Amino acid sequence: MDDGSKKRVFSGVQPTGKVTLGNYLGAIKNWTPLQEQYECLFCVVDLHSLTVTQVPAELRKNTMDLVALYIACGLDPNKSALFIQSHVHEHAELAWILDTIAYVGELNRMTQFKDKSRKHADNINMGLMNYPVLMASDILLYNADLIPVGKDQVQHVELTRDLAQRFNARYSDTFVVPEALLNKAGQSIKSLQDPTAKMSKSDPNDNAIISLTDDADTIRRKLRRAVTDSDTCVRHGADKPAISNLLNVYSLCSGLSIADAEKIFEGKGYGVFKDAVADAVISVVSPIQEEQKRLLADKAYLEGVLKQGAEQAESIARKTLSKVYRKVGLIPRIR
Ligand code: ATP
Ligand code: LTN
Repeated sequence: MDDGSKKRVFSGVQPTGKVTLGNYLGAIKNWTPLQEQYECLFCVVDLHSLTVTQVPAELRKNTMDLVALYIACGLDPNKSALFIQSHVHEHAELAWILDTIAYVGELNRMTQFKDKSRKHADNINMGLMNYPVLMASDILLYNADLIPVGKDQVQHVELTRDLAQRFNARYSDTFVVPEALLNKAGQSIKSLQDPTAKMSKSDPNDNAIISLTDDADTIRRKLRRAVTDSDTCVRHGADKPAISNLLNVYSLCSGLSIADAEKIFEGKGYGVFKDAVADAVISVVSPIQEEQKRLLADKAYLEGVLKQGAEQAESIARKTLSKVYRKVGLIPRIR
């Protein structure tokens, strides 16, 4: 954390199950270098995860697993504020104020709301519809400038911009209008079973995703079973969505360019290629798993990180919320 001269970065992941290779390559991996340049806050957004049914004990476990994973992936508590969303109550409070300027029509149009309503037709709760407003609250509370997310979240950042501008126009300049920071290569890692769909934590088909908790044998087996395209050539292209996805994963995990990878696997066939993708993925995932395991065994350390992170976040959030309360006409409490 810094003195305010650097641009501020905010992002988060929901503790909803096993974090996938998509989450890692599309989001968390890209956060670590930002710590050197920006003032960063990285959050485990537990309140968001309540929008789909959770088993309380699992939510608790997933939350701590994700905190440990953040650190294992290279987020450094001495450089960034790492915290749990529900530890800073201002997130829920600002969401209420933003709710009063968000229109039902615009929330109803959100792609993720429509997708999740279809997937969870028995539980289309108000929280699911409100999800993007809580996300806007996460971002605007800290006046974050840059929001590193995958492509699927850009629409929510756009809504955040709209809400910030609407509030600023109605109540005078208050919020920074944030921008999404997209990492081109990792912006959408696809399902191993359906390369037209994104790899998603909540996919009921376990073979479609590589979880960061999968062991080496499981990773290899899932990659061997991954669907392929009609010919046998290892080439990137719009007509080859499945192999393009695997090439993308290979390139991001090995550090080689896609063009170099195409040359290496020229004439080699899918079997050899898939094994090489597995080797590359395992070489990235294994050290993260070991470090996560080590961290989870040190509960006192993790609690210390979370305490410090929440304090850093709260000191910013408190100021923003009281400014907002004042601007909309609420009377400050006398203490
Ligand atoms: P869920 O299945 O519960 O909706 P998810 O896998 O989509 O979860 P989120 O917690 O919604 O994960 O997303 C965390 C971050 O990971 C976001 O920045 C999102 O854009 C990014 N992300 C998620 N899936 C992918 C993917 N397949 N490729 C690239 N980035 C992704
Ligand atoms: N909706 C995001 C998670 C999220 C987030 C945020 C991301 C919640 N609040 C604020 C960036 C900034 C998702 O990835 N599903």
